[in-house]
Amino acid sequence: MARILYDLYGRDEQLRFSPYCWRVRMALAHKGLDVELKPWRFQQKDAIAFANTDKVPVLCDGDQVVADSFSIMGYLDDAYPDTPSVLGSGASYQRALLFSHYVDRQVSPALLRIVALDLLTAIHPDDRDYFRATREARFGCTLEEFHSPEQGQTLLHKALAPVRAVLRTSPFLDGETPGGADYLLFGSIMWANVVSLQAPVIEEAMIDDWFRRLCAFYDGMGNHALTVRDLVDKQGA
Ligand SMILES: N[C@@H](CCC(=O)N[C@@H](CS)C(=O)NCC(=O)O)C(=O)O
Repeated sequence: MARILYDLYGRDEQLRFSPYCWRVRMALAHKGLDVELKPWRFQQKDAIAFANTDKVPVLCDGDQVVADSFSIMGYLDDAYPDTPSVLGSGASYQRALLFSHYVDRQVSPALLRIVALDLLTAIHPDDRDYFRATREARFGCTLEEFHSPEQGQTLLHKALAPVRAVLRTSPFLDGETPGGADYLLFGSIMWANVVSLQAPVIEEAMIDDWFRRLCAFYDGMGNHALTVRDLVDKQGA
C-alpha cells in the first residue's frame, strides 16, 4: 500500500509551507522512504478526521495512521529500524523532544512575527478569513498589529544563539551529517522562507549556509520548493 502524507498547500497547489510537514518530508528522505504528498488545505478537516486530528501532517503508512510531526518521526524510527535513525531512542530521543519544544516555542514564534502578514498572501484565498480569525483570536490582536519583522528579527537572533554555538563546532546540529534536530529546525526556516515576500528571513551567514546545505540534500528537495515570491512575480499579490 502506498505511503501518503497529507501536506498543507496555499494559493497554488505546489506551494507547500507547513513547518511540520517539511520536517517529516526531510525525515522520510533521510530514511530513503518514498511518499505520496496529498495536498490539503486548512479547512478540509473532514479529509483527515479518520486520523482523529484537525491538523497536518498526517501519515498513512499501509494500515498505520500517525498524526503530529514528532510522533511521525518517532514512528518512522520504530517502524523502519534498518534505516538511518532520525530521533534515536532513550536519551537521544528525549533530547530531540527538548529540541523540538525549543524550536516550537522560541524559533517559530520569532519567525511568525516576521512573516505574519506574508502568510495571508501565501494561503489559499478560501482559507484567508479562517486563518485571520483563528490567528487573531490566538494572538489577541490583529495580524497587522502582530506583524513586526524588526522585532521578529531581534527575537530570532536571540533564539538562535544555541544553534549558532553548535554550528561553530559541527556542520550540522546532529554532527557530521544531518539528523532529526536539523530537520526540526529546518522545517520552521523552510516555512518562513516559502511564505516570505522579502527573502531571505535568515540574515546570518552561518545559519543561512547551514540552511542552504540542507536545501541541497535529497535531490535538492528544498531547492526545488516553490515560494510565494515565484508566484507573486507571475500573478501579483
Ligand atoms: N504539533 C503538530 C502541529 C501541526 C500543525 O499545527 N499543523 C498546522 C499546519 S502547519 C495545521 O494543520 N493547522 C490547521 C489549522 O490551523 O486549522 C505537529 O507537530 O504536527
